[in-house]
Amino acid sequence: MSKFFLTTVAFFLYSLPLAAQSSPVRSPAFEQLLKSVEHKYIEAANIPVPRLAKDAASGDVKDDRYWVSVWAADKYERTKILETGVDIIEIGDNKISGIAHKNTLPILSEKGFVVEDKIPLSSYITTFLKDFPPEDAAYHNYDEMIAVLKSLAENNSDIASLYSIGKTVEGREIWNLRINSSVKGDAKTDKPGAVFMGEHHAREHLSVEVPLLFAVWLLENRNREDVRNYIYTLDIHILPMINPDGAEYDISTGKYKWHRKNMRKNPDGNIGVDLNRNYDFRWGGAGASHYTYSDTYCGPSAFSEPESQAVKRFMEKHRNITTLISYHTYSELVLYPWGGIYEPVENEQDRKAFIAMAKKMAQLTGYTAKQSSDLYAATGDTCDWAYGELGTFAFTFELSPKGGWYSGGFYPGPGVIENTVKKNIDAAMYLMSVTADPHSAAK
Ligand code: 0X9
Ligand code: ZN
Repeated sequence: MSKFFLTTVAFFLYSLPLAAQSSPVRSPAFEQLLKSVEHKYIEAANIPVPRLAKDAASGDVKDDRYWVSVWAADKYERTKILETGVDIIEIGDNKISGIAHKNTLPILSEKGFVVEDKIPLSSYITTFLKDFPPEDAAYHNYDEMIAVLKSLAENNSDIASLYSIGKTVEGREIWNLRINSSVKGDAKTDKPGAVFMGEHHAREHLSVEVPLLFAVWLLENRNREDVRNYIYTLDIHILPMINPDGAEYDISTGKYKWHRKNMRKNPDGNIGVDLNRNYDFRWGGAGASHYTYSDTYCGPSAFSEPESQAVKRFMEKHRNITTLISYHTYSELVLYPWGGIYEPVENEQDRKAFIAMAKKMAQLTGYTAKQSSDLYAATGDTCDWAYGELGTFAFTFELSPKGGWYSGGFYPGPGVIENTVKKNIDAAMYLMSVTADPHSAAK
């Protein structure tokens, strides 16, 4: 997206009189940004490329994975399917759809699961030229995200700072835009903290846009009474891209690769560890795969990956953090722990607070609130670890679309950005309203 967006923002900022430039109010840029998204969307409508249709030209893409549909009666069967190495993506009444490596297919049959349908993923990988395909240029790649974060930090240097919480397996920095009126960078504070992070999973590009544009919106509206109150009383952390290596890889050839994991080169040559199975909480148990070729490979050990280690270090240092959202796509859900076991959170006060917060945020977004393991049990995710180890009220959001295939699945196009961002701003603002006292949510 950068050229249009950055030119617009730069033009806007530099066309202001000097006195106004030192003023913190820059609200039009958010709307301009959304307008640019809309503009790109209209442009995109004229590009005659089928979004997820079979594309003969891309038959040369080497990918050993299949899009499969498998009969599954309930969450227990779904967990078992997950453990064969299938990455479950859509859940219907009696079956699931998801991604399975070719080695997973015989395991599914051995375990007695019926594969109703399988289509080579390579036949669904659309062909484009470079970077995000032109019709998705509104999405931010890594450099474009950094440019936005930098400009936010520079233009709001009294209350915002940008620093890296660590490097990825390929050496990219994992950036955190911190909004705090008292401290900068990695310094500690006693103010209650809220964290918004995106893109644990590479192909879930919309999960970058939500925290990134939330940061833009917050700083442009910094003088609104409620926003100002949060900025001055809370410690706000926005980390839009936890897995930049994977995100860049997914768009690197101009053909979406449907990549999920990080870019760890496993000893057997298979690429990637699923960062949302790599956290050290019931690690490697239910719903995690130990096959390196699987999309849900949990890694050789808990916190084996620099990306999850960076999040661990960051969270452990800032024990003032009480609330967290980890954005993912897709299905339109607000998920709360536990995810690794079917039992509910044991502590009654916490459980009630989790449910109350999830319901409220579901109402604000139009999403559905659920305990994570109602989908399937999966161990080693961010939120179970954050709550289980640190007591953080941590939620997984599955953003749009709701249904998958015909709405574009992981690649729903720029048309969903504006609406998704706007309703998620409401949910994020609500979360900040209870960050000082999360239990108050249930009162
Ligand atoms: O499976 C995941 O990591 C998340 N879904 S996604 O399609 N974005 O990959 C859901 C995590 C929810 N947590 C558990 N069920 N444990
Ligand atoms: Zn995800």
